Amino acid sequence: MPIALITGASSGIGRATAVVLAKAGFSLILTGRRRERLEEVARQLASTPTHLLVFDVRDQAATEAALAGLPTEFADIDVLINNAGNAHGLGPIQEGSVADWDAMLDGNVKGLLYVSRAVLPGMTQRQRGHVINIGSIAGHEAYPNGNVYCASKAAVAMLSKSMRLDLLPHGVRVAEVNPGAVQTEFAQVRFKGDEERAAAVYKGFQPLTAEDVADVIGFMVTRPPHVNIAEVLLLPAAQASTMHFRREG
Ligand code: NDP
Ligand code: 8X3
Repeated sequence: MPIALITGASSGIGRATAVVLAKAGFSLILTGRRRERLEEVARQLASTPTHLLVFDVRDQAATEAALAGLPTEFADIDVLINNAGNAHGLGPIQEGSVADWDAMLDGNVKGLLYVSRAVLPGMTQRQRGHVINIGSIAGHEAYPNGNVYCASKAAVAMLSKSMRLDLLPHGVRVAEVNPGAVQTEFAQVRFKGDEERAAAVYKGFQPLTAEDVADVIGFMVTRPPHVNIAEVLLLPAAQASTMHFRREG
């Protein structure tokens, strides 16, 4: 059975991807900070061999230790889905919260690097592997008040291109999936639990679901070994840019 590691599998896109990859026949390593949520996902995937790792991707030592301690049957990771991440806050740069900036840069950028650093040597040694980085439309187009979140995802875009170059000699495919608006816990986290503000993000149009994104990831990782769908921009039909939505009502 091929093995996939999904970071941020306790919610949203990561969780939906776990369901899709389980159906596609993968064994799964699921990571996140909320153990109970990961256990809930594992229960849902009862017939799939699943290994849970609880750590914060911002903590390099914890990340390295968790991945170094994988049981043998989960050690040879075929597919890495670098999905863990969030936006924290939305406001003009001159009023930005340094704690929010740190959370985004440490989680979305350095966390992705820490996990990749722990997983990639095994892939290069085996001369095979597939990495999917979850970027965002926000990494390719800035929007007012998006500043540091956009910058963190722009870093993911450039890292994806760089990783593809560095890993080319080692037979490891690298791809980036850039979703537009997806209704998950993303907006609740961004607005620190303010449900009304979170709901307003998706008002008047049909956003993507986490399952829509997971289906695309599932398609990408089940292509034959000579195929790499290197970049995907996946939008709701009612979205044309970070700023343009067709809203009704
Ligand atoms: P959710 O908030 O639903 O899920 C985020 C996941 O990331 C959770 O499982 C969370 O787990 C995990 N996570 C966040 N921070 C950390 C951390 N420091 N350490 C470990 N795990 C962490 O949001 P989405 O599913 O929407 O987000 C998934 C990815 O998709 C993110 O990278 C996001 O930037 C990207 N994205 C989202 C879009 C959207 O509109 N929703 C659009 C474009 C991209 P836990 O809290 O248990 O640690
Ligand atoms: C999430 C999409 O436009 O809310 O990455 O930043 S957006």
